[in-house]
Amino acid sequence: MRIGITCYPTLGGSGVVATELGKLLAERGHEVHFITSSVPFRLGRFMKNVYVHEVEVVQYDVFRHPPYDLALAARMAQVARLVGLDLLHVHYAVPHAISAYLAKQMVGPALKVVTTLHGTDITVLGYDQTMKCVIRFGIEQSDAVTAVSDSLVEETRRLLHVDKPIRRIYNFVDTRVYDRRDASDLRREWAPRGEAVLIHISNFRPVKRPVDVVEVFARVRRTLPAKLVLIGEGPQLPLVQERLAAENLHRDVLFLGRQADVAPLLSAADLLLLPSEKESFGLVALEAMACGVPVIATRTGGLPEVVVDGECGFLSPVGDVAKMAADALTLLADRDLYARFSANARRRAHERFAAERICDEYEALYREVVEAP
Ligand code: GMT
Repeated sequence: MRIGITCYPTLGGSGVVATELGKLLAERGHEVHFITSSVPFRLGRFMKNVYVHEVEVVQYDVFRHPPYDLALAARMAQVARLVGLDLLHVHYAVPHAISAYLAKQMVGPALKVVTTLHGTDITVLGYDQTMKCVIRFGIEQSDAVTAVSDSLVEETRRLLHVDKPIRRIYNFVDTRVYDRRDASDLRREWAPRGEAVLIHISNFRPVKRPVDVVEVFARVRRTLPAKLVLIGEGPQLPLVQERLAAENLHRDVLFLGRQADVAPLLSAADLLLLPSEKESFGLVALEAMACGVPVIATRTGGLPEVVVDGECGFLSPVGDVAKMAADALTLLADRDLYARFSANARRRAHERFAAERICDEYEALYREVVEAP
């Protein structure tokens, strides 16, 4: 098939999933055309069957806001005609599903549109009355719609009252990349005195509750020597730094900023902390599990579908930092229990969420859509 993929190409789970899916489809012999505002950051080296078409937004004095959505629609239509795309797979309803709808109007009904909902498009924008009807329209006009967890399927139905079938297709990890590997050098560097290593990776937006990471770490540190590794950047990072300084913990924290390749870093950690308020899936939890790192997270959104509570990690109510710290200590204090959780986490990620398996599900959906009259 000839498949167009549109996503947010910068850091973020939806862009990661879209790019990794495109790479897998290309490996399977499909022709994949990324139609994006810039080259997706996870694309990496040149790959056979992968093409990138950047969207140029025209600058003109009368435009108060450059019309990206229209430029994207025009580029989608142009690429579709040029290479004969069978379908456009857009990640994130707004504005991508709307731009794809416009492209289809320009090209004709043979161009099919698949929309994948990732979370914040529904769980945040879905509450906005003006956005609601645009999102609903984008969903209803798509030839097929997927969401990354059962929780997100339910939330979309509840918030938007759409009749359209929404198929749950989970996110995935490339187990060739995300697996336990020897990280003893890095571990020695991070924790030279054998301290426990906790890691948090996010965009430090309020929805991730990064201050709870500090609260959990502070409680763990009262009981045993530990280091905290923070990866990513975002609006609440300064607040996190302030809280760490106030607790006199900043010397035990490593700020690594944005990192494109976290797989080697995860293997050097003992636990991942993910105390989010909302999380439609929690890709980073899955990536950690694939590397054998148990997860201390909140019981929210799709996280319980990924992290089996009491097997691959522990889940707590949002904001319950005392329980999260106690759970972390339970795992860090008991070597056998830790080894069991680590093995469970890795097995679950590699068996249930393996890229090959999820790619089969997308491929089957594409065929249904393309073969439908
Ligand atoms: O988590 C974010 O803030 C980024 C956001 C995105 O658009 O990439 O992540 C969403 O999509 C990911 C990939 O499907 C999911 O793993 C995240 O759980 C989801 N984020 C939220 O629901 C808050």
